Amino acid sequence: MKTALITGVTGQDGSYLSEFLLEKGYDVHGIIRRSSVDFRERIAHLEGKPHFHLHYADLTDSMSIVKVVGKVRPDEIYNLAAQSHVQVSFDSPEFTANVDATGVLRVLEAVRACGLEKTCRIYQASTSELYGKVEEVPQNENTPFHPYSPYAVAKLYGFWIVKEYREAYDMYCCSGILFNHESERRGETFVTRKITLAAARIAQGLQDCLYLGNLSSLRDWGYAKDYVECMWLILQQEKPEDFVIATGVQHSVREFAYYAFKHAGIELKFEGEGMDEKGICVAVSGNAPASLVGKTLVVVSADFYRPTDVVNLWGDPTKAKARLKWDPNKTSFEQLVQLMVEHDMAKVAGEGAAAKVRMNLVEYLEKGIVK
Ligand code: NAP
Ligand code: F7E
Repeated sequence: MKTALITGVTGQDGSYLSEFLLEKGYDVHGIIRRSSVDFRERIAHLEGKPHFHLHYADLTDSMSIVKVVGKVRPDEIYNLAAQSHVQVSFDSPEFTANVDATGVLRVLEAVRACGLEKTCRIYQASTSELYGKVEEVPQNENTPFHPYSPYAVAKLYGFWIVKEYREAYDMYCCSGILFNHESERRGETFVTRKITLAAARIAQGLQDCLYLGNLSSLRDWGYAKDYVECMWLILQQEKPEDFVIATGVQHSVREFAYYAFKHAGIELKFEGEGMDEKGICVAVSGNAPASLVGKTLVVVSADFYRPTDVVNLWGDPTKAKARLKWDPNKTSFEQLVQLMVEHDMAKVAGEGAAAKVRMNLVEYLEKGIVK
């Protein structure tokens, strides 16, 4: 039985990767951070399984990393932990650098300190954000990097230090340069999930309007569940190498919003330009309220613009297709939008029903019907 250690196990990718590796028969260890609120929703269904173990450690704390690596002695490490929100990296640049740049170095050094440099393979969660202010479209493994946020600059250090340790110490460590990948487990402040949740709430009369930033930004969006397989495949190659993982298909934020609202029963028409652009409801279907027709449901807000924004990401997965024998189009853009909206429609309906029960209870308590 192989042993894997996952940093960032509570995140979107960490949760899918844990499921994937457990299914492959791995003993899976994850690191978690102490927090005043226990938010482990994505991995709650795995806790208590015999081959799933959690350890307290933090990527900003070398000792904790050395201790957990020494205790687990993994065959494979998947370093997914990061402050992963690009906009937040402008507000917390130093913390982002500490986790996303120096944190990678701490993992590599922990492996060396524990004498595992010849046996332990390391996957580093790198990102299409390295291409930033893009110098070529689409982007492949040879496209020059031009990072365009504190997050991307920190991740660039992570990418180069992994390459350095591979060459200097002959370690099996490599980076997956993953383009955006989304899912029903995506953090709620990333644009896709923010849109699918808002579309579901608006369609169920629980929200009036969605505020977004740059609607023209272009992304290559894939399904996270498909992408974690690549992380594993990258570590199963004979020689350590870096790979671009993407679908090869590009869409704008505006298009994502259009299709998400459509799946929720709301037809949008976008009018105006830049900060004055609006998404107006022109028709409804299914259970969406007819009263939405004619209303402005999407508004552009300066609050969601970034000091520098990456606007043209489009990956070329040719190498991954050929070498990893991976199918980048397993889940299409349309399927991805649909599965996220369906999930959020059900989630919002559940929350709505629970809120109604609470309201009724309050009303009954006030009226003295229930004591
Ligand atoms: P995510 O949902 O934001 O998860 C990030 C994980 O990192 C969480 O488990 C978080 O733990 C953990 N973490 C943050 N700071 C930490 C610290 N100081 N010590 C230990 N753990 C820490 O991110 P994701 O979408 O799954 O992405 C996984 C990785 O891939 C990240 O490195 C991200 O930068 C990279 N990436 C993501 C994408 C994408 O489109 N999703 C694309 C390219 C690269 P808490 O739960 O305690 O906060
Ligand atoms: O933004 C624009 C925004 O925050 C996508 C991370 O997983 O993928 C992710 O980073 C685009 C940007 O993801 C809103 O300006 C418009 O151009 O969903 P996002 P991201 O910045 O691409 C990469 C590959 C990673 O590595 C990261 O870890 O959408 N946008 N309006 C908006 N973005 C947000 N968040 N919110 C808005 O209201």
